[in-house]
Amino acid sequence: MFATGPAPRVGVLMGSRSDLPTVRKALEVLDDLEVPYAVTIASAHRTPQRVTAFVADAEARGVQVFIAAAGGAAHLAGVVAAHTLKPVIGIPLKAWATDGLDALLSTVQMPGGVPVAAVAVDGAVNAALLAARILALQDPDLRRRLEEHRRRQAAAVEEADALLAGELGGEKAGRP
Ligand code: RP5
Repeated sequence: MFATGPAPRVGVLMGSRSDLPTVRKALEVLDDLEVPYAVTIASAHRTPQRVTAFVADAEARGVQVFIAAAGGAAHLAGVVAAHTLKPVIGIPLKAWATDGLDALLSTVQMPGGVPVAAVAVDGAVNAALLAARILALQDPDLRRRLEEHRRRQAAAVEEADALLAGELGGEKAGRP
């Protein structure tokens, strides 16, 4: 387990070390928004007790939202949601088969009674932004950081558009 501070606000679980490259994108967004988190590798089927222990410990330390990322027949987010009343965001991951469709269905098709908010396959960035939006309901400073994040995102599009003419015009100019 790794935590960015003594009072994490988001608890992040991934089913395997192999999930880290995608989950890292969520952690980067949380870092950028200055949202402290605790993160662990815990598998719903390989280490079920580890999952429940992490959820209990994270809640005791003040975590308000969970993010659970898993591939395959991914039941991690559902298991986390079964052990907490805090909102749970599931990230279905592409694993070794079906381009992540198996994980998408397992995460999004939770039976009634135990909700999981599923983002897109490998949608780690949106999972972190959604967690931040939930926290921002009670945190005006975080809301301001989210607004700034959105402004930077829009500015990047403007910047890309400004470069477009040069890039495509250059290609055209090179054509016979
Ligand atoms: C899931 O199975 C993990 O979340 C991972 O996405 C997938 C494959 O795990 P490894 O076999 O790479 O450990 O439990």
